[in-house]
Amino acid sequence: MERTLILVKPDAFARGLTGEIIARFERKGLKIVAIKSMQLDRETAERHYAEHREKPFFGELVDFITSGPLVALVLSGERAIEAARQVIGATDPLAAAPGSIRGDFALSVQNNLVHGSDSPESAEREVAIFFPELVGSAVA
Ligand code: IDP
Repeated sequence: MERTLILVKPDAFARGLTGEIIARFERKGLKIVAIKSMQLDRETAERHYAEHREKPFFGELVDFITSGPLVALVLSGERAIEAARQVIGATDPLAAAPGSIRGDFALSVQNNLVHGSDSPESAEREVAIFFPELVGSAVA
């Protein structure tokens, strides 16, 4: 079993797509372990996206992810990280397969609706940022 950190980003929240997005993960078979809505401060956003600090879009990405409420979730399941990324689709929504969240609902590379951890290491790092109370707990 594996767990992954998902963000329903502020663009999805503002468009009223939160329920649709969460339903897709549930239908895939992933289990909701934790969920909350919150608004990120810049420091937390910069920690979350630390690997992109040197990228030209970093400032705008932090502006975007802090721009309004989002929903953070921890999902668990067999191969949860890869499964969630399949449900989400490629980073560029125009490269994302139809039937994926980004393929069906997004146009913008930045405002692409959802985040999902990309490796077991990032998943644990990101779970610790958003749900510190889960650190060290068994993945079930
Ligand atoms: P991912 O979310 O599909 O894992 P990453 O490459 O890790 O994609 O990028 C993190 C986030 O940064 C993306 O989801 C998107 O919101 C934003 N982003 C990525 N590339 C660009 C870009 O070229 N311009 C603007 N924003 C970008």
